[in-house]
Amino acid sequence: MKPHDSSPLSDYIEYPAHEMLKRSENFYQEIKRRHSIRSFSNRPVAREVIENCIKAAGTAPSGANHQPWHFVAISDPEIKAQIREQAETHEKSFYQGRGGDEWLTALKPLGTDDNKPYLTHAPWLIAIFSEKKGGIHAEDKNTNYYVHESVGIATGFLINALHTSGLVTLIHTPKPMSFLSKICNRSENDRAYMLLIVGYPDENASVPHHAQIKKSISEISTFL
Ligand code: IYR
Repeated sequence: MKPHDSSPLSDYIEYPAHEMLKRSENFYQEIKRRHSIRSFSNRPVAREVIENCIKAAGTAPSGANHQPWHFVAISDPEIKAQIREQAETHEKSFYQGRGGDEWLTALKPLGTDDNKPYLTHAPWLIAIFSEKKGGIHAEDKNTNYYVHESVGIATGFLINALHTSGLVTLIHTPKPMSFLSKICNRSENDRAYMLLIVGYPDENASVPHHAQIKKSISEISTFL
């Protein structure tokens, strides 16, 4: 390695092999209870919980550590209503045919349609933006690298943090999503990446059978 400023790794924790095995098993058991939920309760969730989860997302690795993301956490009912109105308008044309036969057929087992009541019902929406230009400091305007990958990883961290906190989430990607930039007052530099719906599940929440089919380890991996 070339000379560079650094400090010793002081927060690494090594676990004995049996504990490592147990922890990996426990994590799998824990994360496999995460489900995308489409029926949300309107029970409020403390802002501090959302802040902690966003802080967790902000620790994700990113290209040149530029952290090319911005999270807009929305609890304001009027802003949620604006988002719902726009999203449902776009979804209507998607489900009326714009999505195309193949895509609409693929969605049938999930039972989704153009009604998105959770956009106003759930206590929090988190609009995630990716930033074309940026840098290690918030005010930088340099090129960002591996933006899509970086924001995807941060979003994974965020979903994991919210799940671990005891909340449920749904990824929503209305197409096109540019209206989110306007509603959230983001600059031209920011591109809407996805919208996360966050809250408690409604008492009638269910998980589609289709979503419970997970590929086996042998299907998703190869060990060489
Ligand atoms: N954005 C639409 C359609 C949709 C697309 C995919 I890919 C999904 O996994 C689920 C839904 C909607 O939210 O209904």
